[in-house]
Amino acid sequence: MRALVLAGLAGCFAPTYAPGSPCTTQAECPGDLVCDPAQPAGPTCVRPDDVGTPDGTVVDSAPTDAASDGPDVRSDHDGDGVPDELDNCPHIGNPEQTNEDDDGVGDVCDPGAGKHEIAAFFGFDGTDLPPELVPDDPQAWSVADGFARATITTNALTSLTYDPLSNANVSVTTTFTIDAIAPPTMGQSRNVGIAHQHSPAANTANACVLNYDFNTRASTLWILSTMGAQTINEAEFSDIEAGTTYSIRTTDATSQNTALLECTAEQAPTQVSISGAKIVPESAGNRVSLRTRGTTTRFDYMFVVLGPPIPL
Ligand SMILES: [Ca+2]
Ligand SMILES: [Ca+2]
Ligand SMILES: [Ca+2]
Repeated sequence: MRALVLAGLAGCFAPTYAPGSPCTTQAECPGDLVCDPAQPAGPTCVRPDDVGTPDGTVVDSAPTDAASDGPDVRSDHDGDGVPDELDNCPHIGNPEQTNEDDDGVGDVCDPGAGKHEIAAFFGFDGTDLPPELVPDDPQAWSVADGFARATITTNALTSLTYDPLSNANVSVTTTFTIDAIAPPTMGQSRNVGIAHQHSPAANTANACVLNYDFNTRASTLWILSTMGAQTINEAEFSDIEAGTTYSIRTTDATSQNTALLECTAEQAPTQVSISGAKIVPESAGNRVSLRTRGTTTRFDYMFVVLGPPIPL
């Protein structure tokens, strides 16, 4: 349910004396509204039940609505006290919200120099996929317990795709846990990660994945490319050493577009965190996906940032 464009949020705080309005003194807040300096967006007229809730745990569901509708849980995915929709880095605890370059994306998850914008944060609350995320196989995807789960017990590849904007640079980060790996089929490897789907018509993609090889019984982090081919071309992968950023430049034989993908990964005992940035925009679109081949995997979130390229 959580996909908030922060740029749009700013429009909620029009200078009218209503809940949600900015204020400098109590006199500016009519009725029983309170000028609360502790609100995440700065001093704001709020109803009494919303005072002092920068912890983001229990507040009125909409501080700008006409009447109090009682306390509701506001999601704070990283537990840093700043609600997801106001957090400049909603998946990493950063209560100080530092943002040195003042570009809207907090220092701890800013992908690089230049002005960035949080396009979306999907934290997978509730039981439905966010409408902005489109599964290629709806039967394979479910939402529960704060995760989007892909259940694949065959060799199939499935993806959950977000298409934020055409011709924009985009960075994607996710964290996931693999619960089960399907038995081997024709020696195919299994992998989980994120993909920039370069040409949907040709089913080609660049991907940052954790790959499990049935031959070596080893799981490694890969940058994977299917550019110009209908199937995974393992000759084009690069091993990713955890904590290091790698890039791959490919040209789609179908569209003749060149794409550049950077991948960084961290591998904890049970969880893998992967970030990837498509840093050459092209006309084929801007689709980015969570994806898996042949695993049952829980994805913790999908975080999407738009903005300038990461310097190489
Ligand atoms: Ca938070
Ligand atoms: Ca945060
Ligand atoms: Ca920043």
